[in-house]
Order: sequence, then structure tokens, then C-alpha cells
Amino acid sequence: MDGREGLSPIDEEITVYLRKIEKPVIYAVNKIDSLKREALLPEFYSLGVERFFPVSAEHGLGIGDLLDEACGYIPKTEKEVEEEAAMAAPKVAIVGRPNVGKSTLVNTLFGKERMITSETPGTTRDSIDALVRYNKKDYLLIDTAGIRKKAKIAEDLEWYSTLRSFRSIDRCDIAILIIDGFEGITDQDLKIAGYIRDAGKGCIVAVNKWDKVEKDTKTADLYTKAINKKLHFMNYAPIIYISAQTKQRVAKIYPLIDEVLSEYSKRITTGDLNRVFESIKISHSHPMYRGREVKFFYITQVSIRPPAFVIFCNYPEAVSEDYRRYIENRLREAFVFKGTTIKIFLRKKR
Ligand SMILES: Nc1nc2c(ncn2[C@@H]2O[C@H](COP(=O)(O)OP(=O)(O)OP(=O)(O)O)[C@@H](O)[C@H]2O)c(=O)[nH]1
Ligand SMILES: [Mg+2]
Repeated sequence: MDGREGLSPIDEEITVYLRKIEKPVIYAVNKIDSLKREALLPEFYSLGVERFFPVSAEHGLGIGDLLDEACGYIPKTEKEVEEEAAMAAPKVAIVGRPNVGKSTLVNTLFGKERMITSETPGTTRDSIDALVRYNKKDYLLIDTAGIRKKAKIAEDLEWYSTLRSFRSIDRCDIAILIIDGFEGITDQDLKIAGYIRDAGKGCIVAVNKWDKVEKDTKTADLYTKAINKKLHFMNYAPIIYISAQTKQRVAKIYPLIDEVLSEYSKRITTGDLNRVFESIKISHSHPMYRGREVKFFYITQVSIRPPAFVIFCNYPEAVSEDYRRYIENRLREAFVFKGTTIKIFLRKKR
């Protein structure tokens, strides 16, 4: 419309026509190149149009906003839709030593062949993310690149692939740590687990190749005990026994991911926290510090993903690692936090 001339009967006619067509319409009033002219805009609103874009085609004013609006109506390409879903989806990294079956699990979770798998450790050269939809929910699976068998020394190979696991962990919300059930848990597995915990991510331990393990009714229980002993610093992580190859129990992984994700994002009210914290303080007090009582005032949750808490205390520097662990264990007894790291910070308050 012509902002210099003002509203004309033709504008009205065209507007009536445009209302009838079922397409998005953007209304722009041109020749608006000064504030004074903008004062003319209200008369256009008598058309009943919700929004006008004042522009000056000649001076290039207001064109950016107009284009933004127009671009919003352009249908997204399939690739753009996928990219947006990938950004919003929870990120699940599949990590573990070479050859434990990371890519096989990604393929099984994905539902079709996507990663290249083989008996040679280091088959996966680059980590490829796979966006999957399961039960109407999206997940971004991050496979961890293996190392090609170039390294002369087996230990080097293990170490480099561990570094790659670290990189996948940095990008994820939840890590699935795969252990080779046939070979058992190794020092490298512990390093990866420690990294997941320190990075503050959720974790599920998947014992893979369970089909290859000779077992009776007690095997899984014994195995769980052995893992919990070695992974004592991460005994909150659920353990699942799977075969990525035969797909045994793989379908249970998605509900487990959902559960851990919800724990990872859980928020506890300050009221509930402090009710529990009172009993934590009473049932086991902190040893004296330089002849003085160590007092804890209150606790509050400061963030999620992972849940983090701040406890106000008179001598934070005096609080022992043991006591901190005691608090963490008691908080877990009350609020569970299955599969997720929680962080506890101490702050000084007199
Ligand atoms: N028996 C058995 N074999 C498996 C299972 N999962 C994987 N494998 C085999 O283990 C070998 C390694 O599997 P991959 O999926 O390539 O292992 P990866 O962890 O991706 O290996 P890299 O990428 O090299 O680190 C392949 O020969 C798989 O067929 C399983 O559940 N049971
Ligand atoms: Mg692989």
C-alpha cells in the first residue's frame, strides 16, 4: 500500500479478496521513510489487518523485518527439519573400548544398518550421529569413532580410543558405557566411567555380548556385584545385560534412557530438600574443626542436567570428602537420581 497517498478504496477491495484465499498474506505499507509518515499508519488498521510492515523500498527501510516474516512461511526442507530435531533431541553417546560393540549397538538401536562394524578394532573412523525416533520421541545417538589399527602398541590404541570416548561424552547428555561381557571390566572402562561422572553426565552401563557368556541364573547377579565393586564411584548407574548382535534386551534401553534423562533433569523443591537435609545433619554430625562446630545452614538446588546443589556452611573448607559422600548418599536415598551424577557445592555463610 502507498503510505504517501494513504488508504485507498482499492486497498480495501484487495484486502477483502486476500482474506478469501487460504494463503499467508503479509501487508506492507511502502514509502514510509520518516517518523512523520509513520503517523499515517493507524488509518490502515481500519482494514482489520493485525500487522503492517512499514517499509521504504527506495531507502531500504524495514526490509529486513519484512523478509524475516516472509522467510518464516517458507516450508522447511527435510534436511532442516532433521537438523532442528537433532538439536532438540537428547544426546546419547555410545562409548567404550575398541571392539566392544558400540557401532553394532547404534545399528540395533537405529533399527537398520548405519554404522560399519567389523572384527577389527577401530573400524569406525569418524563418529556419525544418528537421529532416531522411538515411541514418538527423538534421540540423537553418537557413535564413538574407533582407531584404525595403525598404532603399533596395543596400549596406545586403547588410549587413543579412550580419548575419542571422552570427546563423545563431552557432547552428550547421557552416555551408554559398553563393557565387553566376555572380557569383563578393565581399567580403561573405569577411566571412561570416571570421565562420565566428572563431566556431570547421565550414565547407563551396558554389558554387551551377553550371548557369548556362559551363564546360569546367578551369573548376572555376580557380575553386577563385581561391576559395582569396581565402579563404586558410580553405583548409581543402572546396569543392563544385552546382546547388540542378537538384540536381546536392547529394546529396554530406550525406556532406561528416558528414566535417566528425567532424573538428570529433576528438580527438588527447597522445602523438600531441607526437610531431608535436617535429618541428614541430625543423624550424623560433622567432626569438629579447630575446636569449633561445623554448622550446615541450608541446601538449595541451583541447576539441573545434572542436578547441582549448594549447601551453606560456616567452614566449607573443613568439610571432608567422607562427609560430602555421606550427604550425597543420603540425598540419593531420599531422591534417587538414578543414573545421573549430582554435584554438591559448599558455600561459606557465617
Ligand atoms: N557375540 C557378539 N558379538 C558382538 C556383539 N556386538 C558386537 N559384536 C561383534 O563385535 C565386533 C565389534 O563390533 P563393533 O560394533 O564394530 O565394535 P565397536 O565398539 O564399534 O568397535 P570400534 O569402532 O572398532 O571401536 C563385531 O565383530 C561384532 O559383530 C554381541 O552382542 N555379541
Ligand atoms: Mg565402531
